[in-house]
Amino acid sequence: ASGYDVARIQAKWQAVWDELKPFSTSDPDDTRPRKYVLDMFPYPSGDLHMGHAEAYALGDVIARYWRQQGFNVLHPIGWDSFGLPAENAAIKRGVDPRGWTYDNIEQQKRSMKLYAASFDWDRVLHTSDPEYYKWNQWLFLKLYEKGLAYRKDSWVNWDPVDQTVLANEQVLADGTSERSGAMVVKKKLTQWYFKITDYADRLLDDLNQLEGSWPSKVLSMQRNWIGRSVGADVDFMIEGRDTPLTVFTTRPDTLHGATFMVVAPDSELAAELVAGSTPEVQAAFADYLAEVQKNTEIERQDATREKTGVFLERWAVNPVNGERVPIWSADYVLADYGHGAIMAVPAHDQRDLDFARKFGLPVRVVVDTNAPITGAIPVIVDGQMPEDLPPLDPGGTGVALHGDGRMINSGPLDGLSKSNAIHRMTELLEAAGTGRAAKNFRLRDWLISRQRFWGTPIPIVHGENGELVPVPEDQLPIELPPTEGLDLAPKGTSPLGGAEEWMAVANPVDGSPARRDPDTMDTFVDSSWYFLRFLNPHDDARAFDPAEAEKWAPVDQYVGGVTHAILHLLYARFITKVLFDLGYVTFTEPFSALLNQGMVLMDGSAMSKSKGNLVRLSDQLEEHGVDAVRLTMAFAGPPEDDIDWADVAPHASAKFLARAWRLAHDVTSSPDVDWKTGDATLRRVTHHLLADAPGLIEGFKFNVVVARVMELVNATRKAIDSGPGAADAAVREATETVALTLSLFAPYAAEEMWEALGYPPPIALYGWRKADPTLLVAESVTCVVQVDGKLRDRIEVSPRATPAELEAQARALPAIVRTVGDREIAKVIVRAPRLVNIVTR
Ligand code: ANZ
Repeated sequence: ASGYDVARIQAKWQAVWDELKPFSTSDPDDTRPRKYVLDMFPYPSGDLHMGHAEAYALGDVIARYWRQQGFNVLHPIGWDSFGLPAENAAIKRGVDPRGWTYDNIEQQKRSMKLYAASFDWDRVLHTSDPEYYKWNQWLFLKLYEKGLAYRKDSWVNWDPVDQTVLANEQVLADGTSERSGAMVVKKKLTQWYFKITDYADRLLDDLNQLEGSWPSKVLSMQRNWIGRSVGADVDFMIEGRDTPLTVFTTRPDTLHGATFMVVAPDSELAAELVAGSTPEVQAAFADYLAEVQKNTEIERQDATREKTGVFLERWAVNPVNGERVPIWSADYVLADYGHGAIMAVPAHDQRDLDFARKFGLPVRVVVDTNAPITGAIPVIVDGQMPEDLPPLDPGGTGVALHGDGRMINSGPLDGLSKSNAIHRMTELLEAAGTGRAAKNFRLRDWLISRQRFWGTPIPIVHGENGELVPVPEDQLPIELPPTEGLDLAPKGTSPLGGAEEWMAVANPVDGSPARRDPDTMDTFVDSSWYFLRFLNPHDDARAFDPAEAEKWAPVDQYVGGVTHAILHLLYARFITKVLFDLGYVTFTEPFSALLNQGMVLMDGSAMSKSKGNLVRLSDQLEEHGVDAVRLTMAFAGPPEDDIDWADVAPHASAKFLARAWRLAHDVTSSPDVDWKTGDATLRRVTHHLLADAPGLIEGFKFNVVVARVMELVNATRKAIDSGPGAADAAVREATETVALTLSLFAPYAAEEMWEALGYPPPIALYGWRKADPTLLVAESVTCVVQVDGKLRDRIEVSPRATPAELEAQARALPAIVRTVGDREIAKVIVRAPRLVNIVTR
């Protein structure tokens, strides 16, 4: 055999695979059971990078594994090709985003083919193709018909650099934009929303179905994001106002401890209450509001911030005891959560307590947790607020009482436990008509309007009288206009508004002059259902074929980065449920199992051009070959862990692959040799791998499988060079097993070995072999030999060896004789067959 020439082998097999199409799933008569393995599709922002290489190597192990197990595996690939990077690049270079996008796609496609991911290349899709985004528009219309797409005026997150709105999910914890890194500000705009909040309960409850098959971290991130709170709405009458002020509370049990109320400064309620107050209050409030609007929502939610606020000189009445309670406005209460107003119970809520201590408001304990707040607590007598509020003792603990206990100072609730009191108070409020059980979600509706060009046009037309007219389905797709003459630069309104010819349309209802909606959809709409489009990507009559969905979906295994733990997964789950409700699919969760691969780092940190630690995938492939890079990704550790490229050894992987390949050239027996005649010791190693690999792969322990195949290569090499020799049947059996295992990780080397072993390609379609159980029985176990409890040697012994035999063998070992020397042996402890401990004096 000639040398192991990586470049030659890669070119040779790519051509063969292109012709054989081993990963095609288009045969309708295929009777194999099905699996749908999906990698999150890439954004075409240049060539593939190391992160892609990791994700696609790992996803491919899974796809190839199921194929080897006899499944018809759908493993498609496409491009998430709308979005800002293309548009920004186009603006910078003065070109059309289409050119940039499709050039990058072509580049990535070539790299993907070289990378030998086992994709079905007949099912490729690009979300920026009109053939694809037509169906985004269809989906929009379906949601619109169901009342799930609507427009509202609201404060939105505004990215001042990219000049576009952001979903809450795109605002990072530090208040900056996930896209541009700019500090996000608030701006009032009329925007399109998808009503994901209608699905909040189901999105939360259905996570239970995914327990165990999704990473628990992702499940809890989703749960927190949806953030369900259960409690009650309570109505407080306001002096000088006809309608009550309703608050949401998770602690209706503490209603007797409500000593003041707080409304969000940026709420309509605050504006209304202030309007009915004194000019002094109005001036103070106006100043306060101006200050508040400089802060981000994140800052406002920071519980440790110094409390600020303004007394509105308005009063509410506590519905359970008729007490007058003062109404304040403070920014720790958010306008768009619950009702934008709270009843403050400082004894039992930390934020309220901090506020009460700062402004000298009374604190009344209503749950005796056996650790009452120390310091002077103003006592409210006969429902009257004391005239002069004594200052709170600064030596007090300042810690609110959150724990359970018996209710006190609470009239009919006295003596009840906290949870009983919550229940009882809700009943009392309902009976009195002043409150009711309620729940609230942190989840907000999904803002989908974007003031950008490179996205899906919204299929709505604005009539002469401002009426909204959905574009009839037979007029879809509404294609993007050419960019000639269009100014794509961000300016706060969509660049499409400048495409005069495109904007002016006939009203579909009566032909009167009308205008298109100039906004485009959030690209998360595109990726919320793409897994269904892969089932029939070329169908121009419908988004997807429900019969195909029935066959393939939901996705059996989804693979992708944890960066999508909230956004993308939540939206895809939501759209799936909508499609279920519309009768298009019969399942309610899109991804039955999820694997989040780690990141590829360099010297301990994320790779980036600015840090100068960027490792280019193309250089790595050039230097080590595709197989070695893929194998390194799988061998580096558990797939969920990050890989530091500085700590791994792709050249060692390359060397190992050459070693494995040489085995195939050394085998001299023919394919029809009888396995049973082979060397038993080597056969045992082979069959242990055959037995263990499936469980290990299904448990994502790819690195362990690689370690085991390395062990088998060593054992086979030993058998050839200093054992039964290259003609032994066990050598062939072992080498074939090496090739079959490597076909999951290093497809080129495996295919090359398979050919050398005398089989036609593709190895990907040969099945895994069953282990022979008679070869799995342990013939020997390792017995540890210690002197005074310290490990000194090991011996391979029969599992049935007696203590006397073990002791005799152990005493005779040279290492033991040396260690014991002339010391006297006090006793020998034997735990057959695993341990001999020789204790000296
Ligand atoms: C009285 C009370 C007493 C409360 C007590 C808590 C403890 P989650 O779990 O986040 O839903 N709240 C309600 N609306 C709010 C808003 N718009 N901005 C800020 N806080 C708001 O929390 C619900 C609790 O947060 C509610 O229950 C309310 O304070 C507050 F010992 O009411 B609670």
